[in-house]
Amino acid sequence: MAYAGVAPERTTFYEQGTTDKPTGLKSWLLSTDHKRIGIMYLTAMMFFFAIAVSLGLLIRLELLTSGPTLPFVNQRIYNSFFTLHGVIMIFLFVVPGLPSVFGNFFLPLQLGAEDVSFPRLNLFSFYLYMTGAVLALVSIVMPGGSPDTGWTFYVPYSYETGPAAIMAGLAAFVLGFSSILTGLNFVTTIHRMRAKGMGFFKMPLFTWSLYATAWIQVLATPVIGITLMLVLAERFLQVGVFNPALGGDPVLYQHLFWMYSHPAVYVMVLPAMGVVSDMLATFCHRTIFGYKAIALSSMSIAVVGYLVWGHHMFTTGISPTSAKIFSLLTFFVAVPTGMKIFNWVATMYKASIELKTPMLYTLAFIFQFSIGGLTGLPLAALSTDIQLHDTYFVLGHFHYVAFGGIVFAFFGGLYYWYPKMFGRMYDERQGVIGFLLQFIGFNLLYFPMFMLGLKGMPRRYYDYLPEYESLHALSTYGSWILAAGLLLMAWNFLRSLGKGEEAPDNPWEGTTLEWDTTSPPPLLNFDKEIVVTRGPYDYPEEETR
Ligand code: HEM
Ligand SMILES: [Cu+2]
Repeated sequence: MAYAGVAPERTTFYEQGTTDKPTGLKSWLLSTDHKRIGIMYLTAMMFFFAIAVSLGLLIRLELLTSGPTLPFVNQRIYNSFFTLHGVIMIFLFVVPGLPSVFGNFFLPLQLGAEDVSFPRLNLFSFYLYMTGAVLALVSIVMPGGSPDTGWTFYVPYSYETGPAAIMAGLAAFVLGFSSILTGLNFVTTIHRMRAKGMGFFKMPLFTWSLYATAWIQVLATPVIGITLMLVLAERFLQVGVFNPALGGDPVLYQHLFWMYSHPAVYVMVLPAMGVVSDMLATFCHRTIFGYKAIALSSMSIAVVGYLVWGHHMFTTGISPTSAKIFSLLTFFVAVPTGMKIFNWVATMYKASIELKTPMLYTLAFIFQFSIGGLTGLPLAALSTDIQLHDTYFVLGHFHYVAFGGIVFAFFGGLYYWYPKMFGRMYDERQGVIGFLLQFIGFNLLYFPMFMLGLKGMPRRYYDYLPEYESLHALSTYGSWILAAGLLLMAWNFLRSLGKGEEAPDNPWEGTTLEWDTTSPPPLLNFDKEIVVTRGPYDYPEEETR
């Protein structure tokens, strides 16, 4: 079924090189094989995700009752909890997430290539990621206490508090370079390593989403790098940039911070949308509706996404004219996003959908990301945002997009590609139960946050009035159900590594190239040269069910 043939003229490379997989820890830590680098990112990220989830659960536990709940938590510690929770989740998990794990493992496979363009640079990017991660963890134990500024490190407070905020800023700076170099590697790989016959409009949508994402990684990430350098220069060289006491402007910091951090949300979500498109075509067993439109909508989201950062600053005193412009541009983003959702639903229309675990996550993504997107509209409108800014409504909104969307797509992708990555099948029944616990827990945890926000509950508060207690309690119970689902999923994945059934090459009858090689793939990915003759989701008519 795969849309590729053999080109006899290029067999020499396979005869030369050995395809035996090296073993031992060193062969992993020094491996330039994109598949191993992807798995090393996955291992590190699951560890950091576990830390950040634990912090989230602790925050929820403290918020179970009005008044102090946990004896070891006070205001200062509570502020550190949400700061570290946000920093680790954003910079160590969701920003690198899908591109570094699944992009690394599957981009060359989807292109019919042996590896990325710069394998050694790829390994270097991984070690930059690990260096940044260690710096972030070091910031927890700094004198004066761990960072407590919120994940946005707003000045001037991030000057007044201890040195930990600077260390965390340095961590973000180093992590930024890992992201830039990964983006550079992916842009070059997509331009230079596509198999014969694979024009841009024969690339899978996951690959398209990585292409749009890579351009943001390369062009937007330097802004946060420069901003953090300016913070250091001001702190240690006393040059006035952001600090009013030195003639600087704190609002300028917010402009620069969000000039990166808003496009960064598309670094997070575009690959998630890409994996959702691939999974949808596979489990609907049909060509995706509006392939070209979906591919180009990723590019247009990437472009428009640069122009909306001011919607985070409607209450900072920016001019009404600029606020109106940022508001209007933010509504524009809804157009290509809405188009994707329309095409996904159209693909499912009258399809015989195979409801395997990855497809359940795909459906949850579409449902929860839509709620996240729709609740973004009142935040983009000036009149309502003035009321809702910095309340629990914002928390609900971005957890629906970041967790309900991106992280659910990440887990769906992990279930989808697990057989290809590890050569084993996971347990389907445990997969479904784990999903249901996560889905119910997630909505119980975050939906009450919208109501809390509409009632005026501010975010980043250690305590609250008794009238908010019932909704907070509901939200906390939800976090426990969610945690149970996450634990069952972790157990399923870890146990199946050794005990899972052997995986066939193409368990889901997928049509993209990664399913056209063994599970797991050989060292050089394919034992034949690939020539592409059809679109990624094209089924010969009679094969469509
Ligand atoms: C079990 C999972 C999680 C729980 C229980 C949780 C809970 C929370 C709560 C209660 C807050 C608000 C703290 C406050 O304002 O007082 C918060 C903030 C935040 N969460 Fe989560 N969350 C979880 C997962 C995630 C995920 C997956 C992401 C990212 C993808 C995320 C990103 C953030 C960010 C960026 C903040 C803002 C931190 C700040 O104010 O600086 N969270 N979370
Ligand atoms: Cu934004």
